[in-house]
Amino acid sequence: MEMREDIYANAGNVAQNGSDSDSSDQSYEEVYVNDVSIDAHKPRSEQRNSSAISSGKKSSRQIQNEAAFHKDSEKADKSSHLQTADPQNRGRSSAGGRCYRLAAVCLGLLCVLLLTAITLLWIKFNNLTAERDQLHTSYTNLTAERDQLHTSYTNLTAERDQLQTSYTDLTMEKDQLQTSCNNLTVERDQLQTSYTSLTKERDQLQTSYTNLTKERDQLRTRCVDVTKERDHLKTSYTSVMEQLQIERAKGNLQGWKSFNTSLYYISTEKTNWSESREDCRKRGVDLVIINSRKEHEFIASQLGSDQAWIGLSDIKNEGQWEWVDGSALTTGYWMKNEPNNQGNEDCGEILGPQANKVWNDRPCSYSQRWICEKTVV
Ligand code: 2F8
Ligand code: CA
Repeated sequence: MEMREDIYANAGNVAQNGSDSDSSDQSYEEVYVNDVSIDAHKPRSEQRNSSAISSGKKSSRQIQNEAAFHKDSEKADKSSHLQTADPQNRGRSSAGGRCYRLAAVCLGLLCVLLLTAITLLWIKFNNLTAERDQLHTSYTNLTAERDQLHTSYTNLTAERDQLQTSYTDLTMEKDQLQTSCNNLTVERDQLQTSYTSLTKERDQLQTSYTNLTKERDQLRTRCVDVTKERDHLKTSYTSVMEQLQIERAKGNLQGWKSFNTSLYYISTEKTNWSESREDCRKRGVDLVIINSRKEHEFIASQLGSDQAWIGLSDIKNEGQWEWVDGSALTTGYWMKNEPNNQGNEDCGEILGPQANKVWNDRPCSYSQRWICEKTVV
C-alpha cells in the first residue's frame, strides 16, 4: 500500500509537472503576444521585417512595401539635401538629420536587443518544450510502470493471501504433527523401555531355558541311570528278600529274632561285655548296633524285665561313646541322669519295657545277657 501511495504521489508530481508543461505552453504563447506587442512599437517597415523574420519568409507585398519605404527614404534624403543648401535650412536640416540618425541608431539597437531577446526566448522555449516532452514521456512511462506495479501489487497481494492461508494451514498441520511426534516419542520411549525390559527378561529366560535344558538332559540321563539302578535294586531287593527269607528261616530255626533286614540273637546265658562280644564274633557277627527308635523298641520288647549288653562303650575315651563298628554315637536312648559312670562304667546296656526301655552304663565286668545282630542286606 505504501508503494502504491508513493506511486500515486509520484504521478501527482508528474501531473504537476504536466501542468508546468502547460504553463510553459502558456509562456510560449505569451512570448508570441509580447513579440507582437514589441512589433507594435516598431515602424511599420520594421514590423514587416520582424514579421518576416519571425515567419522566416518575405511575401511579395512585404517586398513591395520595403521598396516603397526605400523610395520614401531616398525622397526624404534628397529633400533634406536640398534644404541643406540653404544655410538656415541647412542648419535645421543638419540638426534634424542627426536626430533622425540618432533615432535610427536607437531603433537599430532596439531591433538588435529585440532579436536577441527573441532568440533567447526561442531557445528557452525549445528547451522547455523538450523538457515538457521528456516529462510527458516520463509521465507516460511512470504511469505505465505504476499500472504494472499496481497489477503486480494486486497479484502479489493475492499471492500473499494465498501464502498466508497456506502458511496458516501449514502451521496447524505442523502443530498437529508436532503433537503427534511428541506422543509418538513418548510411546517410543515407553516401547523402548518395555523392549529393554523384555530383552533382559528374554535373555534371562533364554539362560534359564538353556540351564533347564541342560538340567533336563542331565535329569534324563540321571533318570535313565536311576531307572537302571532301580531295576538293578529291584533285582537285588528281590534277591535280598529271597535271601532274607532264607536267613530268617534259618535264624528262626536257631532262635534268632527277625526285624526289618536284621536278625538278632538274644542269649539266655550271661557273661561280661568282652566275652559277650567274643561270642557274637564266633557267630560271624558283632554286638547289636541300634540305629533307630523302632529298632530300639523292638529289641527292648524282647527283654521283658531283663537287660542285656549292646555294642556301645567308651572304653577308648571316657565319655566318648562309640559303636563296635567304630562309628560315634549320635542318638542315644539313655535313662534319666545316665550315663553317670558310677564306679567306672564304660559299657552300655539296654533295659526291658518294665525298666522303661532305656539305656544305662554299667561296669564292663558285669555279667548279663547279650544281643548279637546279623545284617542280612
Ligand atoms: O551300678 C549299677 C547301677 O546302679 C544303679 O542303678 C540301679 C545306678 N543308678 C542310680 O544310681 C540312679 C546306675 O547308674 C548304675 O549303673
Ligand atoms: Ca550308670
